[in-house]
Amino acid sequence: MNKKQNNFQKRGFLKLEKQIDLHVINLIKLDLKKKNIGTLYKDNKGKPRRIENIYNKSVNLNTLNRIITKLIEKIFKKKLVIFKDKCNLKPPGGGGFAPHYDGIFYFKDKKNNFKKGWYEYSDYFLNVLVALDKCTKKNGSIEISKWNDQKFENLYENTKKNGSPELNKKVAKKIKFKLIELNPGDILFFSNKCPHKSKKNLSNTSRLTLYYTYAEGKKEIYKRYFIDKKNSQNKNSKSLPG
Ligand SMILES: O=C(O)CCC(=O)C(=O)O
Repeated sequence: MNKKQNNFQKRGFLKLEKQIDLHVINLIKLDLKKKNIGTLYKDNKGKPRRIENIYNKSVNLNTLNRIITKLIEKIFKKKLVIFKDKCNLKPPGGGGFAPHYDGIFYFKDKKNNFKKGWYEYSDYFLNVLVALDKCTKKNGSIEISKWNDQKFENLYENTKKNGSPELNKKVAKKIKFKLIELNPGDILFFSNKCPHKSKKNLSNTSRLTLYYTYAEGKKEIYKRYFIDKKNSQNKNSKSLPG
């Protein structure tokens, strides 16, 4: 195992600096300003929160997806497919994220059957956070903790069990989070089993990051997740979150 793999194995996360050319980053930021790219979601105060369904919506975004897929193969020795994609916008004053895992929740499908969150689609997920802007303490960069490398059922016990992957207060209180500051072009790879959170953006500029999730499985899981999300019986924001 090389040093990077070893680091990831111990903690479940790995920061790599200067992975994406700044020219590509700037072109992607311009693409994301175009109205026809992806679906925009707002928070409950009406502020823009995230844009979903973007990874193949421009030449530059396609290039980025190819670069990331190759990086994953090189570093993690795994062939993964894209499962979810979003750009977290975090405008000035934009809210943070409460401590959570990703994908650890139950949802109701169209027949009212309970389904095991992301684990309906795969058993292995890798998040890839690409900084498009400088991510600092002030603008609410991500804070992360060592992974709980356990199975869905055990991790579920640590959550609020409310249809979201948020950690319950007792568990969250015991966790020591590490703030990860990033420059544009840096990447944070992390397991969905790493508890993570972030604070509000207290600066006066937006903080854009791409937050993609790759998984083991067939290409069709990307589309299947979107369809299931649309058809889910829980229509509130807690259904198939993020
Ligand atoms: O962008 C952030 O501040 C954290 C994002 C996050 O935790 C999420 O999207 O699940």
